[in-house]
Amino acid sequence: MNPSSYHPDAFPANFTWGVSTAAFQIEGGASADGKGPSTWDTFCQEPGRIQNDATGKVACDHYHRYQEDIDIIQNLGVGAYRFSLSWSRMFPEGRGAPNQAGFDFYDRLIDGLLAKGITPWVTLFHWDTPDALQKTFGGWASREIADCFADYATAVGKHFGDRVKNFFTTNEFNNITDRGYYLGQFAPGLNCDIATRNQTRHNALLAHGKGVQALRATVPDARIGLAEDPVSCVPIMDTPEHVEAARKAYRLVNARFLTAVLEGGYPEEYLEDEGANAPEIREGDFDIISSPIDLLGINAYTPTHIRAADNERGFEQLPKPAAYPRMDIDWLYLEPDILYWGCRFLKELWNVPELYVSENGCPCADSLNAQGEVLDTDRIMYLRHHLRSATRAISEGYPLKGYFQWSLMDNFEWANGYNARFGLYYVNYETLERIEKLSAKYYRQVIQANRVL
Ligand code: PNW
Repeated sequence: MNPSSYHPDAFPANFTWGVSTAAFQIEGGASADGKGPSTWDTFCQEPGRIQNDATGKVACDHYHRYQEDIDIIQNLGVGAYRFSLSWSRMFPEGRGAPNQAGFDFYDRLIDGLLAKGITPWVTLFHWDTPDALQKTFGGWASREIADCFADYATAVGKHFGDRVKNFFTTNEFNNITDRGYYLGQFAPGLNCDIATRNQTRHNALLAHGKGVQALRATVPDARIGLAEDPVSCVPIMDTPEHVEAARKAYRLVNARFLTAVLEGGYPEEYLEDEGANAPEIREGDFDIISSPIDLLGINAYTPTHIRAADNERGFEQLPKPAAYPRMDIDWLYLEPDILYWGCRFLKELWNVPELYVSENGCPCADSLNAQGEVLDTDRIMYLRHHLRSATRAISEGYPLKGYFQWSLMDNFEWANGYNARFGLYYVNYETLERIEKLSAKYYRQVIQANRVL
């Protein structure tokens, strides 16, 4: 950076600015043009699973309104758009015969983005498992899922690889495996035993690794990573003993997923903790799982505070005090420093080459005022302080290359249905109109100035 133009809140000139969405949360068109059902379509049919029994049948109707959405993405001034593909839109049975209309939809979307100079960042899988694979072999509980995912990744690479160069294989393993198969809060809504849960984790890692290899083989110039939401360990203060404790914690509390991918094995402590419930690991699994990646996406929302402790592992996770500030959902506590510490620990522990914040954002109790505006100063506050934490990471040399805000517009927030609004654009769910919030104006200005405002 030219020292005369140096500003402490500035981003580097080539910084990637983006917004994120996911197929099931925005598309609707749940059975349009030959799409097969996903486990989320099925899960939403079970009464009591989703707040107000909401479904993804229409969602934001992005399937039909994608052109308008491309226009608002362009209007925000972002250079990159992260979205996911619906597997069962392209392979209604999860494998076998493709559905041409599904490929056609993503062709229209991708070509439309490229025509406006917006770079597509594709997530292959954001939780909407083809229901047929769930019914045939139990979805992520079976190793078969990894081969199906590899075939799907090959098809995606072959078809879109001429135009799409940036890929995330999977999004947030925890919400696929633990929440889906053990806690039962997300599709497929099961309460399996711990051994099965651990096996779903392992199968998901394997699918990711095979997905990397499939993309590598079909798109030689691809940049490939995964999007994870590591437990965001933050030291209670920036002193050597607590920082050291938080770094140790980061490695161990993320053992089941990120550590396993980046180290090519489960830490001993994990295997010890899981004992007889540890997953079956076949020879060669970890060569696949640790296939080299070019970048890592971190989805960062909420902190876990750590202090040094005089115990075997050297750290302790602190509970949240009753009045700790949070945003408009029970689990999202405010701690902007998650971005700084995340980047720092990922570099220090595993020397990750390139980092992207693949999601960061918050739900607010947004509403339209008499003038039809949404004055979400709380979301602006959230963004401003997280962005400042990002500039701290960059200024100290951690390889943070881009930031994708979650989310472009309000959408289907999983078990919360339409009751948590994460968007820069407000969605009127009766008319499906998209209305720019104050935070969208803020984000546009930030991108233009390329610094925190
Ligand atoms: C992520 N938690 O999910 C997902 O990638 C998005 O699809 C989702 O809309 C967004 O974050 C906001 O929730 C999460 O309980 C769901 O800590 C739950 C948690 C974290 C992330």
